[in-house]
Parts: sequence; C-alpha cells; structure tokens
Amino acid sequence: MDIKKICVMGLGYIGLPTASLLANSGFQVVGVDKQTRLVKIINDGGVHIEEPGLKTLVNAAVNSGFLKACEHAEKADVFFIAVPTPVKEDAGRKVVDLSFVQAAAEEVGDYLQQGNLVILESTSPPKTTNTVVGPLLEKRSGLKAGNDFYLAHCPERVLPGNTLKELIQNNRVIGGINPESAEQAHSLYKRFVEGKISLTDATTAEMVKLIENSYRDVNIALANEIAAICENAGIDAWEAINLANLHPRVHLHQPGPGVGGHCISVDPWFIISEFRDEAKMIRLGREINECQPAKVVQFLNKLLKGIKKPVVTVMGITYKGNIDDIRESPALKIIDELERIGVQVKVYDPHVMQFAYETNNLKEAFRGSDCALVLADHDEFSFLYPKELATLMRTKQIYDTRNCIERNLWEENGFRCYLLGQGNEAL
Ligand code: SAJ
Repeated sequence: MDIKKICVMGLGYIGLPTASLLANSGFQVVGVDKQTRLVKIINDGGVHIEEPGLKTLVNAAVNSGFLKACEHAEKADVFFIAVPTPVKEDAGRKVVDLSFVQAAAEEVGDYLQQGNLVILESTSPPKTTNTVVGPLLEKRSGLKAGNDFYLAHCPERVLPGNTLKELIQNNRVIGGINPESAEQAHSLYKRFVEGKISLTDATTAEMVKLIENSYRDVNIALANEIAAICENAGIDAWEAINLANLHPRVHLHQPGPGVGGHCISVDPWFIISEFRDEAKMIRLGREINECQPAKVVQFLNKLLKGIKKPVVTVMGITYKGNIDDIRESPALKIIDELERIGVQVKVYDPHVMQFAYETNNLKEAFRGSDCALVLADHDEFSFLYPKELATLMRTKQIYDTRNCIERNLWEENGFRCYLLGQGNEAL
C-alpha cells in the first residue's frame, strides 16, 4: 500500500504526538480536532499540552508543511482514531463512553475510499473495533470492512511525560479484523516503531491493553494496602517494598494518594462493567485505590487536630509528577473533601496554570499554613528551600504522600515530617 496522506482524528495526548511524529517521518498529515482554539494553536506551531520535546516536534512538522490541523477530516490513505474513551455513569454503573469513537468513526466513514486503512488507537472495551467501529465505517462509506478497506486496533501504550520516546521505542500489539488488516497496519508502524511489533486479532489487542492497565492498577492497590498495613505495624512501607523488589520475581509498585489520570483509573472499568462476575480482583483494586484520597484526608486530620481554622498547602495537583495533566487527579477529591470539612486550602503547582481553584505562588501558598501536603512528585519540590518556607508557616509540618522530599533538610529546618506508608508512634 502506497501511503502518502494520513488523517489523525483527535489531537490530544496521543493524537498530537502521533500526528507530528508521522509528519516528521515524511507523511502528509491532517490532524483533526473539534476544538477551534486547539486547531489554531497547533497551526501556529504551538502545543496545548506539556510534554517534553513535543513543542519542537510540532513546530518542525507545521513549519515543514507536513502537518496541518483542521476541524474536519479529509480524504487520506490512512486514518488514525485517537480520541478519548472516558467512563460515564449509567444507572449507577461505570461504563465506557464511546461517543467520541463513534463520532470519529462516522466522520472517517464519510471520507473512506477503497483500499484505505483505519487504525483505532483509543483504548476500548473488547469487540469495539469489530462491532462498533467497523459497522459505522461500513454504514457511512458503503464499503465492506476487511474486503474494501482494512481495519485494525493498535492500542497506544505511551507513558505521559515520556511520550515521544515511547512512541518510537515501545513494543506494539496490532490486532486486525482480518490478517490482511494487521499486515497493512504493521507495514505502516514498522516505519517509525523501533520496538517489537506483534500481530493478533482486534479483540485480543483490545484486551491486552486493558490487562496492562488493570495489572498496574491492581499492583498499585496492593502497594496501597501494604502501606496501610505498614503504618499500622510501625514499619516504613517504602523501604519494605524496595527490599521485596530485590527478589528477582517481585515487582511491586509504589503507594500514593490515589490513582489518577485518564487511563489506569478508567480502563479497568471497561472490564468490570462487562464482566461483573469474573472481574473480582480488578474491582477490588479499583475500590482500594479510590479510597486512598479519603485515607490521606483522614491522616491529615490527625495532624490538624486542635488547630483552629486550619490551613493546608497542597503541593502538586496533577495526577503524577512533572506533567500538567489534572484529569482524575486524586488531588481534586482531597481538596474537595478538605474544603468540605472546613480546612482552607492553598494550592501550589508549578506545572498547572489553570485550575478550578486559585493557584498561588510559592510564598503565598505557604503563608500561615499548618501543613504542607505533597500530592505530586514534581522534580521542583526537591529544590525547595525549607528554611525560608518555615518562616512563613504557622505550624511547621509536611505530609509527603509520594516519598519525594529531602526529609532531612525539612527536619533540620524545624519541620515535623510525615510520610504515607510509614508508621508514626506519636500519632
Ligand atoms: N501510581 C502510583 N504508584 C505507582 C505508579 C503509579 O500510585 O507505582 C499512580 C500515579 O501517581 C498516577 C496513576 O497511578 O496517579 C497512573 O500513573 P501511571 O504512571 O501508572 O500511568 P499513566 O496513566 O500515566 O499511563 C498508563 C501507562 N500504562 C502502563 O504503564 C501499564 C501507559 O503506558 C499507558 O499508555 C497509559 O496508561 C494509557 O494511555 O493507557
């Protein structure tokens, strides 16, 4: 198949890096997004998300004329669908919201031609490619999937914060609706992927992606449970987990204030909602992780006991460190709950410019505070100067839920330091 032009539906955390990588690989790329503001930013060579190296890549792609952003699809040889698949509440149950995938598939269907290849990259429940995307494409185009055009699912696997490297280096799984579709997708991916590419059917590929994120969610839940046990037993969970991980067949993840982001906190629901009887452990993992923010507030409450009109400085509101993404961040639940119980919250996050709550500069966030609460492990936090911050605070305490601060330094400057997952006899 001679590929000259590629249309990428969705210019978010996956679509934009993919589109710019393809453009810089010499393909003519049209990136499609429904947000006018975003289309303009990209066509001006800018980016709307923080991701190392992305701005340079987008700038080069736009300036070379190989990438343009539009609000509507165009005829092309290949179509990528990289739109969000969030969860929604339906009769009290969390189920996948496929509306963005459906809308993208319908639009692609309008431009689809004989011999084209369509690739679904969005994380999707098993059978979505075969029973949702395929039929919509067929209906809108009048063509037959597998005969007139190729269709494959190739789930994205990149880690935000390391996207550009992982887009090229990660191993990939490609699932075709038939072997020819998988082969066609393979011939495209091998032009920019250095990792191993494995071919399978579309439904297996969908399941593989959900298994990966469910594995990580359950593993983090186990770490969070171990943290609670260690707190009770007066042991440092971080040390215990690190030591256990020295075993060649143990790979425990880290505890924290909860699991956020648009993937790990979302994707396990795609399995739970469809396989209610079977997905027992995956559900429990989700429940444990969803309870972490409440546990953080519970512990914080002990530190604020006896303080009238307590003030807390939240350090980092993103779902993890060194990114600007606040989607599903545990910080949101924690701040809401603190405000509900009458704690004044001051937010400091050097990565986030816009937030539902007012963000403060560093000094303002620490002024009059009774406890600093570290929720995201931004690198900047290890360069803070506790001596100066100590003079601003009313009560010198810091509660680190990520094990990322230079504890000795804070203690030397008069702070009482608390760590999630570490037993503390004084409390
Ligand atoms: N977290 C912990 N403890 C850990 C690791 C993570 O509490 O040991 C928390 C983080 O703080 C964060 C959440 O989990 O709140 C998720 O972060 P993450 O770094 O585990 O994952 P994501 O959501 O940024 O990206 C994941 C990745 N999946 C896997 O590693 C299996 C990525 O490769 C996927 O492409 C991405 O989901 C996705 O788009 O599905």
